[in-house]
Amino acid sequence: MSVGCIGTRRLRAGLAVRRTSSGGRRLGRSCLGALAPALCLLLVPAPRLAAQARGPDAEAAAVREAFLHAWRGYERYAWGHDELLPLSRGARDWYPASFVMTPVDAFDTMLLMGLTDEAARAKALIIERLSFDRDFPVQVFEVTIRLLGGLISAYQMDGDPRFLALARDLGNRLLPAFESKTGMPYRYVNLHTGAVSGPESNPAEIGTLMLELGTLSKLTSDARYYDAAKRAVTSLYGRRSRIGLVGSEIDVESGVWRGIDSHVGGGIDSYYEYLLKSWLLFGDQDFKRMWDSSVAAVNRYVADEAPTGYWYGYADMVTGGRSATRFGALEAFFAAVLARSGDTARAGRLMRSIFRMWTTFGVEPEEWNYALMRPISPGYELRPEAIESAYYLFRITGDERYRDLGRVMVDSLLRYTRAEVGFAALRDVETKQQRDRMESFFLAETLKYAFLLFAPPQTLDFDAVIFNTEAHPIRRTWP
Ligand code: DMJ
Repeated sequence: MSVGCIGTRRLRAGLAVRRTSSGGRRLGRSCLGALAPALCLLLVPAPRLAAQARGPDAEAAAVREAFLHAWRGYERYAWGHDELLPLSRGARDWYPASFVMTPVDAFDTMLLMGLTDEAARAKALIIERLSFDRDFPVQVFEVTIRLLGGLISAYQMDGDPRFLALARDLGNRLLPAFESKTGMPYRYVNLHTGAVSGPESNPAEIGTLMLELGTLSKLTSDARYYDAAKRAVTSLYGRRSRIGLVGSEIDVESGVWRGIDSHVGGGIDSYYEYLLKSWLLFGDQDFKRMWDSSVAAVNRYVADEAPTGYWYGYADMVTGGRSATRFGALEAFFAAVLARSGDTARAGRLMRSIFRMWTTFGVEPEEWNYALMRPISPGYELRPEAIESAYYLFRITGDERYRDLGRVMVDSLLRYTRAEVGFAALRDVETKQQRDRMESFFLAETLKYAFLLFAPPQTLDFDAVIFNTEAHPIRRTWP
């Protein structure tokens, strides 16, 4: 498929516009300011930035250097903690004790980048300090995607059985969360006592456990994890509306919906991702059926053919009526999922809208009103989804223009978020004022997808892995 349809003369005009620019922000602004939006959209895949003149190897090296800059900040100021605070040069833990979240999340990225010394230090820290026997409640979803996912990919890539032992211990401690009347998990579980809390949950937190727990079952020959996660998804799917949509909040005890907005953003997003990927990873046809019917409903009611582009907004899960023209950084993952499902046509159209959202200010905002083309929530949390989608589209279609989009986004993101120590989220994408936060997913996902976009394809066999929602590559090593 092709990103845009445009003649060479116009293409050259597009090149000229951009070559006079010095940066991502000016790129976006000059493009949108000087040209009608529709023409601009057609031009975006065309530019070759100065960075590209250096070639993909140099680009990959630049991302690797950025990763090292982030990691060195962590090593120096946050060693043993969950996260680096880049501006205050401090550390942050999610809970009363650290789960060394950044090293666990970043470990497989280090292996892919060939950072063997850093990986060895991270591994030693994980093996020495990581313990799940903790007497406080943790968020089942976050701990699963970041820690369980990280430990599973660490085990598969490194081979050390201690990673699997840690994963199994965590899996056992998470199981009590599924003991609700509906089989859908509570949001929190105390890892020591098994006490549960948080009955008000959402599709993402209920339905994004399958790849990690399912793989744990396959690797340990213990079906309990797979069965618990599958029962949760099936129970949730069974509560979809008559038109096939899920809402934004549900009570896991009563099974009653508490929020009826349907969308593909935070709180729902990775539920869809895992329907597709659970089928691809496990070959379980039940997931294929659930994916097929769900994506059909989403494409019918949530997708929006707006004058400003092709988007996925908000719809009422009961009536299918449009409830908001809202899209954002989290929703941007959907182009990757559509592409992985084989729907590169919709994925490509959505990618163009995502790129437009990104280039309006040089970095994407957290939430965006696509009817007004204005931010609703102006921050940038160092999120990966837009770059993830460019990477998927590039790998799946082989169309260089998707790598061009990715290049523009990576280039501006590294420029505006780099701090003296590590990288910092942005408080506002218009002012580019930085915020004292560097989430572990920046090293697990954002820099991994950015690196893989430019690295030689043999760095990771894209077709042989399924990335969990935290970009931990999982391989099917079982029959
Ligand atoms: C990550 O933890 C995961 O990608 C999750 O699915 C969504 N939020 C962040 C990244 O934005």
